[in-house]
Amino acid sequence: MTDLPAGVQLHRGFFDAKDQLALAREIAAVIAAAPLYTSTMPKTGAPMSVRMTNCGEFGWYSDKSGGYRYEPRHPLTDEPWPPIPPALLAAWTRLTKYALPPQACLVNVYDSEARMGLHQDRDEKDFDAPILSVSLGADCRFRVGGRKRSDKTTAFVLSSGDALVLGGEARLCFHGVDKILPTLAQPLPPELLAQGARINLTLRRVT
Ligand code: MD3
Ligand code: FE
Repeated sequence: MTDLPAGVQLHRGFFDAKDQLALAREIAAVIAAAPLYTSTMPKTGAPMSVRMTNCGEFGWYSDKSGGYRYEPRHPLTDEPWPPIPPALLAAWTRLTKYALPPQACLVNVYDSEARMGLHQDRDEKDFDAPILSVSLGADCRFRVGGRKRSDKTTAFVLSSGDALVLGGEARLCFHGVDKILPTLAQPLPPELLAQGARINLTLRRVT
């Protein structure tokens, strides 16, 4: 068992293969309604390797001029984001026990070369609310550290169907995706696999 920082709960295989397929179909429909886009780094304008979209009241977006932020509409279509699939709302209630529903679900789509550097999630107003992260598709090597960038980090594998709850102490821990791992037998529908190898769904309170 990996030694995770206090406040990090890993529920391996929380979604079984059937649930994963159903959820993946819902996410394919979200992407059809709210197309994937590439955010850019605030200072440099360099594109991120992960493509993304959102569902829920707010969506996360970043560009050179406006920086990291949550927006109520899609940056390209200017439409409101589609609703969060009920299965994710149910998982939020069961796993976080938090009284209020999530306001944003960021859909991160990784191709085999994509990664996400070590960072903290600080674009939300409320750091008391937990975060729920659900992985679909290819395995990745995920890394979690402490509240300072220089703190010791530990790496572990996240697989399709795993759910990670980040609360309390862990809410402001540094984390990132080192690498997408070659993975056989992914329970994803072809319409989603065409978009990328790994999908991560991150549910958050924003305001
Ligand atoms: C651990 N996405 O979008 S969130 C992000 O796999 C992001 O795409 C990751 O980091 C991904 O910002 C998974 C999981 C997560 C979120 C917050 C954490 C893990 C965390 C806070 C502390 C420790
Ligand atoms: Fe993050």
